[in-house]
Amino acid sequence: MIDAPAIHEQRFGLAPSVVVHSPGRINLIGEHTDYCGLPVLPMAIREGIQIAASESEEPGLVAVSTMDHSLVSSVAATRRRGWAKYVLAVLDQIGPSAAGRGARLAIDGDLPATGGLSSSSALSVGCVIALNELWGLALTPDGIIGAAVAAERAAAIAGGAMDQTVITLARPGHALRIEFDPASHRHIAVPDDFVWVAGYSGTRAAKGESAAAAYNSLVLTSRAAAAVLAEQLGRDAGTPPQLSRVGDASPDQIAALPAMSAQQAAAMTGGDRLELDARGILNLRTSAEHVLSEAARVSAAERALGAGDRAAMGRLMNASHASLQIYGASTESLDALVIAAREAGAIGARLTGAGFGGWAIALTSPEKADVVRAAMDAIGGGLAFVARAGGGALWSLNAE
Ligand code: NG1
Repeated sequence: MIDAPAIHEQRFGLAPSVVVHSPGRINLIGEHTDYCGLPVLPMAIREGIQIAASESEEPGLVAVSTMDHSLVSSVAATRRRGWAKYVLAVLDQIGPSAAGRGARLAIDGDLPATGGLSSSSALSVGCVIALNELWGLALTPDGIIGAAVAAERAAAIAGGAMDQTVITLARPGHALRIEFDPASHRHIAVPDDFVWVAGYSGTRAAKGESAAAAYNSLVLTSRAAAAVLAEQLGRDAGTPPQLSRVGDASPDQIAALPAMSAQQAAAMTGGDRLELDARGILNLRTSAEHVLSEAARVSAAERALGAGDRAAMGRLMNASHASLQIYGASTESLDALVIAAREAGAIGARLTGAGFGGWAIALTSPEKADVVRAAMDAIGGGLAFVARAGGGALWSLNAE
């Protein structure tokens, strides 16, 4: 049972004054599009992270998590690894506007931290909300999202803002279509007979660690593709360059995109050191083909949800996974998981989140959900679950 308040009381000897629930998410479709300024369609789930917090007289943060039960302190220069890296990155972001303030955090949860369900963003958003309340920082929802995004970019990868946005703004029973260029969002009702099963591939995707280089290479490649197309179209692709600015490029222009080294790509995009992560030759054509086709699938998926058309949604998910295989985000174990789900009767299945291991989702009828879940479990070792559309982060204050 999740009980961060009890952990807070045990470790720190007093009851918390704020308790935050920050959910995970599955992404229904729109993968590797957010950092290109293009839309996504994620759904918050009920599983998440709970943070119990209190203000402390001592400046800085002391935090404990049921992930490993170690105590992390921002004052005694503790290790920046695993969950602690995100907590300390949040303090780096918002600490300067709360000089001299201190807090104790106890962290618990039921969200697997194996990659793809947004455990890092649930933690980052939850910490921002807890500190915002404790220290009276009056951050707006946009301010909360912005602080969490900046913290995660400093701690891990050059990611987009999909996860922090849906975790902050989701509504129960709905997915969230998010646009980034310019920013906007709308809540999309998820029909009751669309059942989503989430299954684990058996391989962790450590984007704070080993998978960071693979992810950042894809970001750099998309920026270089945007820069080349923008030059041909005679326009500005933005800083950094984004494929959202060149979505009207012709199929011939996209097919003619070159391959180049990470150094060339970085020189062309005004690189923010991403090239240090990138290896080998970057294929600009496969990048633009995936990203621009995936953006079109997001709009089609929104229509399929609105029409209650499960078959159309399933086809879009399958097309998304096939495109992600070419893009370089899938793995053998994710492919096996997706195939097992389809063979068990799923209408569609795809990896969710960044890929490189982690989790996949399948869409099924209510009747087939158990069989699909069992098939996914047989690969991922018993962790599969039916994901239901939950609301965004919530918090409560304990009056003393
Ligand atoms: P996951 O796999 O949940 O870390 C990452 C990025 C998203 C998005 C997806 C791919 C972060 C925090 N998350 O998600 O912004 O780019 O990959 O669609 O950077």
